[in-house]
Amino acid sequence: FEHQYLDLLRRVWEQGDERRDRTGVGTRSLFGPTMRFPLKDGAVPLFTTKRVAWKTAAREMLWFLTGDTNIRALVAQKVHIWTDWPLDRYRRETGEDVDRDAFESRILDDDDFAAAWGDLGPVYGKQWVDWDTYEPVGDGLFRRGPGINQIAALVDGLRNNPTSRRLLFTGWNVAQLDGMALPPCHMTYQFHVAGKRLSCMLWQRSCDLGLGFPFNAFSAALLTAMLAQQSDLEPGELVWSGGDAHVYLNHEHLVTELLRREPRSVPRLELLRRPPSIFDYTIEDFAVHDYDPHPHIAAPVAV
Ligand code: THF
Repeated sequence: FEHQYLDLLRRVWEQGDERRDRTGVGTRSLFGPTMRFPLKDGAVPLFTTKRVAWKTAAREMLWFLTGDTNIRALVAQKVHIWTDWPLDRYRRETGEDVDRDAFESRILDDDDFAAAWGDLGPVYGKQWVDWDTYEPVGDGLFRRGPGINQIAALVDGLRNNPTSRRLLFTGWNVAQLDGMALPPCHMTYQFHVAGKRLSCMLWQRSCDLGLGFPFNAFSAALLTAMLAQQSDLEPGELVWSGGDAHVYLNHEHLVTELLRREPRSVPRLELLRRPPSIFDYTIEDFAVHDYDPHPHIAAPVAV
């Protein structure tokens, strides 16, 4: 289970192509790895070789499902994982060397500031639940049509057409990539129903194995469990496919320490309530059992 992750980490670190990346930090990179995580009986890829802030990942997932793209709602819940991108833009565009805490306080306290500086553009949430459409009105002109809720359509498909080969959603809206603070990394999720089992395949075009992957794997498993519950199915398997799977060069201490540690038993995820729809979950609906990880290891995020 977790050994797949550790093996990939080792392989990328030892054999990956070393190159400069967009962030300037530098990575070692391999193309096209796959991992498979069985999700039966509540098993969840919540890794034990370092403590992973799974509630932070869950809050992020719930935020995606609201369609919100402003970090304010995250910061209000003490989720700081998206702050660095708006903060970086603020510093670049104003030249003001504000620190992270002060920036987050202003996002929380000042509506106009949050609107001007807290938005990430049309990232995950926007594309998942409100993909823009346009209708021709003649003379080559268009007006906005109703947004497409890909998640609602997916639940409908899981319930009413479970053998469909189109049970998927994507954040990769080509026409809107330029407006995003960051184009989606975990970009396409496809689902498959066999018997009563719901499996998920995640295609992640770019994967920060040290920092992001533990979040991305847990989130995908959580979403699969929620979707299964909403469609009277059981979680089956999470199949993860990476495009550019990389380790940042400043994560060497993280890799070394993770590979020294022995994975512990696989924790279990429980959904405590069945909310009326996929959009009605709250953080209190999730419980993780038997999570006994090694201590957290801090590592910098490349912006
Ligand atoms: N950019 C990069 N370079 N790596 C990523 O993992 C990443 N993401 C999202 C968008 N761009 C990315 C942001 N998600 C953390 C976790 C997830 C993130 C960003 C940052 C992080 O810092 N985690 C720390 C602390 C967690 C906490 O606050 O408690 C950790 O140790 O896990 C991947 O989707």
